[in-house]
Amino acid sequence: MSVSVYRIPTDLPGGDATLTWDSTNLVLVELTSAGETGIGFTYGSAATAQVVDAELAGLVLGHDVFDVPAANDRMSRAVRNTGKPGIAAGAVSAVDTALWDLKARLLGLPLVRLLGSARDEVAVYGSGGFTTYDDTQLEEQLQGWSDLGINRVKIKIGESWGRYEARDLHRTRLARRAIGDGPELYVDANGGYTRKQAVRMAAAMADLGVSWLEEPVSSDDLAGLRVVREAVSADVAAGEYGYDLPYFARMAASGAVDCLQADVTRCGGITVWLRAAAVAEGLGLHVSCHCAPHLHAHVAASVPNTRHLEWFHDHVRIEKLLFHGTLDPQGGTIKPGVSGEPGHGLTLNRKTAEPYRVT
Ligand code: SMN
Ligand code: MG
Repeated sequence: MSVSVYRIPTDLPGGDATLTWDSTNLVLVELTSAGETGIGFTYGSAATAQVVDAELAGLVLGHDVFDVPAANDRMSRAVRNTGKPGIAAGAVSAVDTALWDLKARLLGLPLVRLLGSARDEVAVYGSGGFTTYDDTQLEEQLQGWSDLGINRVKIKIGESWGRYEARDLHRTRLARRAIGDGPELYVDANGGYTRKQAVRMAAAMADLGVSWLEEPVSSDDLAGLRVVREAVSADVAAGEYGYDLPYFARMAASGAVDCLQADVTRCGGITVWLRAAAVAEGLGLHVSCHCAPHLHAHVAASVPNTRHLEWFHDHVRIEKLLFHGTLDPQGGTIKPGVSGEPGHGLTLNRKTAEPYRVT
C-alpha cells in the first residue's frame, strides 16, 4: 500500500460562511494486488497519510482484499484511541474506497456493477459560488454550469458568520438572475447563522425560489436544524461532517434534515456510505453525495434514494487535474460505468499530478 499527498492551490481564493482556503490537499491511497491497483482518496490534512501508514496498512496487508467490510471493521476499531472522527475517519475512508476499487478491478467490473445498480444515471448540481467571489466571478461560474446543461446550482451564504445579510441576499438574487427562473437554486450557510436569523433569511430567499438550505445553523445543533426545518419551505440538508454511522442515524432520526448528506471520503468509505443511505431510506429520506464527485458516482447509482451528487468546483478541478477517466456532467447527469472501465474508472495521471505532490 502506498500513500501520497498532493496539495493543489485554488484557482481563486475560496471561502464560505465559516472558513477560507487557498489550497486543498488530496491524500491518495494506492493498493496493489495480483497486478491490479485500487485507488482511494480523501480531501484533508496531510497527517491523514501518517494514519494510513502507521495504523491502517498493517490491518489490510495479508488479508483477503475481497472482504472489505471486515477490513473496514478492523480499521474503524483500531483508531478508537487516535480519535475516529476527522483525520482517522478520512484515512479509513480512503483505504476502504481503494479496497472496493481494487476488488472491482480484480473482477473486471465497473464498481457500480459490483455494487449493483439502482439507477442508470445520477443527477448532479453545480456547487461553488464562494463568498470570496466578486459578482463577475460568480456569474461566470454559474454560466459555466448552465452551458453544461446543469440546472441545479448551490452558492455559499452566511458570509463571515452571518454578518453580511444584505450581501448574502444580493448574491442570491444575482444567482437567480444569472440562471433564470427554471433551475433549482440552493444555498449553503455552513453553520454561519443563528436559528432566528436562518429562518428570516430563508423567508427572504423563498421569494427567490431557494429550495435547498444547507447547514443553516451548526450541524452540531440538531435541535436548531429541526427548528429551522419546521419553519422554512426549503429542504434543510446536513451531514457533511458525518464520520461514522451513528452520526447519520442521530441526525436523520432527530428530524433535523429533509435530505441527508454523506461524504464517502469522510464517513468510512463506500462501506459506511451505503449504510448511511440505508439509514436515510428507512426514515423516508433522500441522500445527497457531498463533494469528491468521482468517488461518489458509482455508489450514488447503487442506491434507490440518491437525490443528487455535488459537482463541487474545487474537487472537479482537482480530479480532472490528477486523474484520467473523469466523468462528463453534460445535461446535468453522470452515467457511471457506461465506459466499461473497471472500478471507479479513475487512474492517476502521474505526469500532471507530480508537480503537486508534497509527500
Ligand atoms: C464545503 C465543501 C468543501 C469545502 C468547503 C465547504 C461545503 C459544501 O460545505 O457542502 O460544498
Ligand atoms: Mg456544505
